[in-house]
Amino acid sequence: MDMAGFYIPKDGKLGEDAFFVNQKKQTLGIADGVGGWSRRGIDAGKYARELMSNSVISLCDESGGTVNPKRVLNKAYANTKAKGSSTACIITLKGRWLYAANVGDSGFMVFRDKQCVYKSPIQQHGFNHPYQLGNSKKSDTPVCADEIKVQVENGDVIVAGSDGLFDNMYPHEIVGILGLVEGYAFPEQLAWMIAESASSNSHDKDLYSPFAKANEEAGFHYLGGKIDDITVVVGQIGESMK
Ligand SMILES: [Mn+2]
Repeated sequence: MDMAGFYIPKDGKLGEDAFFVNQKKQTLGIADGVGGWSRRGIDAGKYARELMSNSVISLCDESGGTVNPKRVLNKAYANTKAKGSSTACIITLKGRWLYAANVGDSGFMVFRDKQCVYKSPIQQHGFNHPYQLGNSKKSDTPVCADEIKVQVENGDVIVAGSDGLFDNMYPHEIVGILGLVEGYAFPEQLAWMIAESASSNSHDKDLYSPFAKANEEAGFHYLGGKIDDITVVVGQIGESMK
């Protein structure tokens, strides 16, 4: 799997999302620090960034091909001391299977033959209130993580992201972007194109976005995209290495 990520913070600074890709361990991770902390003067982006850098450190203990995403997340969580809280999604490829540990509303989709064939479920306590890891008593812990196993095929494209992606782009819009590229596209290019498109949607005040749809389903009225940090990581499944 060839991987690359692209990040568009909403404030033009660091924002509150963080991600990593580790080509050697065939693993990627996404975290979305929860914005509500800023009212208390806490930058939740710090928590998200520390959680992701600790995940990269935890990965060193895993031998290639036997990465256990939940174990990685557990160790990273135990070592993360910053104040704040964050969603987290760690995904690894072993042979023809993706394994993921997911807490909250970041996640991933799998595209095959111009169709979305899989979308990871989100975990939330209530509308717009995702599960989140953190050091406060109210936080969730990695025990809550959804453990996901999905079979993939050669040529599949994995699109992982924070809610800033999924709240602004429907799967068919991502399919549209994947279809713009003839033949092989670099994952850097796809991640950039998808993130730019999500960012443009996020500023469209008249858009019936996935976020607007979710509001409607929860009994609220909202129209437009959702301005948020946008992280996109693309993984292209190639020939099996084993
Ligand atoms: Mn977000």
